[in-house]
Amino acid sequence: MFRAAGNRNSGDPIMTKKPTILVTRRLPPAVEARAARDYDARLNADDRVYGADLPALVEGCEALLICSSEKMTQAMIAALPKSIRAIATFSVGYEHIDVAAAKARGIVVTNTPDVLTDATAEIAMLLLLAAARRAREGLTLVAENQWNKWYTTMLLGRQLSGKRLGILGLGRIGRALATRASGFGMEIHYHNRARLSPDLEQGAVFHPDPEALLRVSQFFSLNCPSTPEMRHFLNAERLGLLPEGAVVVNTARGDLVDDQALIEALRSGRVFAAGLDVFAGEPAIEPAYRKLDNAFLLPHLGSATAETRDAMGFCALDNLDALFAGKRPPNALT
Ligand code: 8YV
Repeated sequence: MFRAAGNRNSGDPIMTKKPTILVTRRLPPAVEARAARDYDARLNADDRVYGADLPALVEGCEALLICSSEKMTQAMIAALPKSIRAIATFSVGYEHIDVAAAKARGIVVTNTPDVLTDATAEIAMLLLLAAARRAREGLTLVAENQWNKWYTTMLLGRQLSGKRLGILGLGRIGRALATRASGFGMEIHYHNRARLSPDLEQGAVFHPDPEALLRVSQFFSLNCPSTPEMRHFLNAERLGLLPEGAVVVNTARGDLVDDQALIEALRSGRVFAAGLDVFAGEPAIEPAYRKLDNAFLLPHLGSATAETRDAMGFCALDNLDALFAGKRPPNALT
């Protein structure tokens, strides 16, 4: 751990001054305990989501530890006190931060890659299975005590084994999903801006453009970051390229999908089912999804395991520790 030392030559006792940080949301107890031990940490016991009051709350701080609930726009970054040296986000995604604006102010931005890869890939598998095997309808049948007869054609779903899974974005999470889906007997196809080396591809079939990938994807998973160019990537036209009765899953970001187009495709049966963990404007989701039996919906649980949430918090603190020790944080984005 870093410690700001006093002047050793002056005969002063060694003074330690912990940097002051604002932690914007409640974090797992072990993470808050470490933050409180190593920093003069302003914690948020009520877990109130800060807004325009953030710059005032962060007065006198040297860093912020935020979540994706805090929108660090150019205006927000401009309003931060000059003392702010770093913004560490408790997330791998950083589309909620204007990284260029932070960089221009000399603020280091860090994220938490790797530690949530497995947990998010597990949720993607859960969505693939639940959507394809009609888990929502099955749950409702049992929960509402309507299951009074078994018959051979009851809730027939789509089998994963032997099917093609198209992954848009074969990065860390995409590859972890590919490994798991291969274990279920799926054939993996992908599109990235550039083809991966064979050791990373692991036999997955590369498609040089996303449309070619969509045409072969009996199952299709979004695993790419959200960028302005990718907003509404999965629109009516592209949904129309998928094979009839495809299954779509999204563990990346809601704004990659044109909700109205997907809802229409689910209504018509053109898309057999969707598994969605992320939504544009979440937690206020497009209400029509709630009425669709073939939409299996989760409240952004991708990284929600005890192990992973601890690891994300520790990763964010590791980044701040490095910065205050005068080193480049391992996950610096600026
Ligand atoms: C996080 C996520 O839990 O890390 C990300 O990018 O999407 C989530 O899994 C969430 O963003 C918390 O800040």
